[in-house]
Amino acid sequence: MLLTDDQLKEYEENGFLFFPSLFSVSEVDVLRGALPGVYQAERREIDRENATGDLRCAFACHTYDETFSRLSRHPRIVEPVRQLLGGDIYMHQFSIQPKVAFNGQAWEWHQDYGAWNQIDGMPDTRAVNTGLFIEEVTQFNGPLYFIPGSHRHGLLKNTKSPENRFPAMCVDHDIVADLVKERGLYSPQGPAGSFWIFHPNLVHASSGNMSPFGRTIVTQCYAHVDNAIRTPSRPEWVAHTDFTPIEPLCENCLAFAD
Ligand SMILES: O=C(O)CCC(=O)C(=O)O
Repeated sequence: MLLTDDQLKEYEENGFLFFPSLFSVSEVDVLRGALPGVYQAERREIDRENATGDLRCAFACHTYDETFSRLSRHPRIVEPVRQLLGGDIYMHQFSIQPKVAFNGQAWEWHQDYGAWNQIDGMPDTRAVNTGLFIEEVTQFNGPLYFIPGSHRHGLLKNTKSPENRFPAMCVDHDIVADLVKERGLYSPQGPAGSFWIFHPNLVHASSGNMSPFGRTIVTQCYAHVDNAIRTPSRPEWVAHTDFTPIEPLCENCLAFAD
């Protein structure tokens, strides 16, 4: 899958692209079928909510689970990312974010590049965050909020996240208010199989999940190999140091479990 000129322009203008139902129901079923194995594993890559013990992030599953390894190399993801970043890419961060029914916690306003630059030493913004919905995302179950065009403002004044477990660099609220006044808000929502890509300077957040419905998204953050991190200090499973270029698999690579 290659992006059209209009999509490239839209990405430049808004800082994100959204593709409803990019993956089929049967492909999503294969991914969903691999979740219990990941969730039951008592691994250091599994992070839980402090208050409830619910799973918050399952990092780096692509390094030990065959299904998610295939997803990380899926051409429908890898090709457009290579196109946007202009060449070979590696995986900077992989995580499954199952924002659980009733208890899934919000994420404060932040730019991913804040942590990637200030903590990991990523030299520039040749990187993207991508998200694949494994469950339907609605207005009720903790969707993300994007501020269109906010990536054009560069890295904004930020302070460390109060919870400080995964140091997201939170953007100050007066800045968020001004940006929203300018361009409004967009919330990517849609059926399982939908997919987004966004720029690492895009200001975004997400609300808590008080609904009875789970909201699982697989986020895969890729960077150009020349933009590899220079000062790795976080655990390897949070900010990867394997900078090997990713080779895309074939289009039906998720059909292996059929
Ligand atoms: O999963 C969410 O709700 C938020 C994730 C996020 O902000 C991120 O991946 O940077």
